[in-house]
This record gives sequence, structure tokens and C-alpha cells, in this order.
Amino acid sequence: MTGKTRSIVILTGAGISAESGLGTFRDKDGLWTKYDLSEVATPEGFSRNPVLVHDFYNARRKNLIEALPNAAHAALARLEQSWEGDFLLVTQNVDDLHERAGSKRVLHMHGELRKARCGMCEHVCAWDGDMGIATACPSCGIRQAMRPHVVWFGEMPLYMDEIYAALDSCDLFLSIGTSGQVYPAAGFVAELRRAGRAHTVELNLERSDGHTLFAEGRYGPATQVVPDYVEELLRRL
Ligand code: BJW
Repeated sequence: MTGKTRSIVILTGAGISAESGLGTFRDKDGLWTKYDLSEVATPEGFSRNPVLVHDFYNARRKNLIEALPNAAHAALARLEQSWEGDFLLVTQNVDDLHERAGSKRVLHMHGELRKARCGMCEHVCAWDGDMGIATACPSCGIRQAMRPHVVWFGEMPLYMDEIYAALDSCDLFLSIGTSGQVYPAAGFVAELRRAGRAHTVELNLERSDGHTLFAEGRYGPATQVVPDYVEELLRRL
């Protein structure tokens, strides 16, 4: 696959961070089995009960700050460093474990948990502490408008122009640790398949519902299958 591979796009999901102790969403102990997503991950839920939503993200932010990147994050950083062609890591994850493992070309299409955004002036800033309904925006000073800088259902994911441009020209697409249930990310593999120029590989704990759309699959824990696959790719460079 590397003989003519010039451009790699990698899509990651919650499964790559599972072994770092961050919960996934749709697995049997996933976040959506404990919380109603319409209450904590929609703009309407935030309007109805901002305290609940802030508590949900404050707890996850604390957990994230204590978590560490794992061997799968490290392997992708190694791949980026060794790869001379185009490279883009698109993550649906709001954690920063890719960056902490050394990845540089990362786009967070669903936002970043360690950032806050003001719903009034749209100011975005780093945020590691708790946030609440009385938190004032550090830029415009308005209270009650600060929210986690994440993308909820019904909101537009970020960086879509850059992502589609990279997908348009990629020859290798890896989908890692995602169930492929949430659009638009879930549609990337079908779009690539229609275009017919990229080799597509799913690396996941188990076959996702859409696994037949991929040309190839590697199954098992991310900390095993991702380093193994990256080593294989680098050996062929
Ligand atoms: C392991 C592992 C290990 C475990 N090793 N693997 C009807 C049809 C089509 C679309 C829609 C529809 N109705 C509504 C929509 C749109 C909606 C949508 O897709 N809904 C679906 C539920 C149907 N999408 C949106 O609203 C998006 N916006 C949008 O579409 O705007 C319009 C638009 C149109 C066209 C172009 C562009 C835009 C916004 C979606 C926002 C999603 N937000 C969340 C929350 C973010 C903040 C937060 O973290 O709280 O993002 S929801 C949640 O799901 C989070 C994730 O990023 C996302 C994906 O989850 P992921 O990563 O796949 O996790 P899981 O848990 O599902 O899967 C984990 C996988 O890992 C599993 O397969 C495990 O097996 C595996 N695994 N352990 C390897 N150790």
C-alpha cells in the first residue's frame, strides 16, 4: 500500500482513547448508557439544564487531565513523523491525547474539551478548570454564555472544508476506534468508496456495522492493532 501512497487521512474515535481510561459512547458501559444524549449533548439540552451539562463536562475534563496517551496514540505520532507525504489526523475525540503523544497535524472535528467558547462573542480559549452558569467570558465579560468548545448533535462539525479537501486527495484512509454511527464522519468511507481511489482500512475492537464498506479490517484493542499496522506501513516505506 505504500508504494504509491502519497496522502494519508486517519479518522479516530473514542475507541483509541478507551485504554487510556476515557469512556466510549456506545459500548455496553459507554457514556450514552448512563446519560441521555439529548440532555447532555444537544444545544436544546444545554438550554434546558445548563447545570447538568456543565457537571457532565467538568467531570470528563478532570478525568481527561489525569489520563495519559497510550501506545496507539504514540504509534500515530510516529507515523506522522516518519511519513514524507501528506498526512492529516481527523479526530472525533474531544480529548487532547493525540497532541500529548506528539501528533501535530490534528483536526478536532467535534471540538476540544480543554477549551471553552462564549456563546455571545464566540471567543474560544484554553479551559482546564470547572465551568458553570456564572462563569464570565474572559473576553466580553458576559455571564451564562460560556460552554465547552465541543460539537453537539445538530451543530456543524468543525474544519469540514479542510477535511473534505484532504479526503478528496487521499490514497489511504484509516478509521480507528469509531463505531461509524455519527455523521458526517460516518459517511467518509462511503464517499471514498464511491470515488474509488483510496485504500480504506478499519482498525477497531470489533467489526463496526459499516465494516463491509472498508477494503480491509484489523480487529483487536487499539494499543495492539494500531502499533502493529503502523510498523507494517513504515517497514514498506
Ligand atoms: C475500541 C476499543 C479499544 C472500544 N480499541 N477500539 C439521520 C441520519 C443521518 C444523520 C443524522 C440523522 N439524524 C441526525 C443526524 C445528524 C447527526 C447524527 O449523525 N446522528 C446520528 C446519531 C444518526 N450528526 C450531527 O448532528 C452532527 N452535525 C451535523 O450533521 O451537522 C450537519 C452537517 C451536514 C453535512 C456536513 C456537515 C455537517 C454533529 C455530531 C456531533 C457529535 N457529538 C458527539 C459529542 C461530542 C462532545 C462530547 O464528547 O461529549 O461526538 S456524540 C459522540 O459520538 C462524540 C463522538 O465523537 C461521536 C462518535 O462516537 P465514536 O467515537 O464513534 O464512539 P463510539 O462509542 O460510538 O464507538 C467506539 C468504538 O470504539 C466502538 O466501535 C468500539 O468497538 C471501539 N472500541 N474499545 C479499539 N480498546
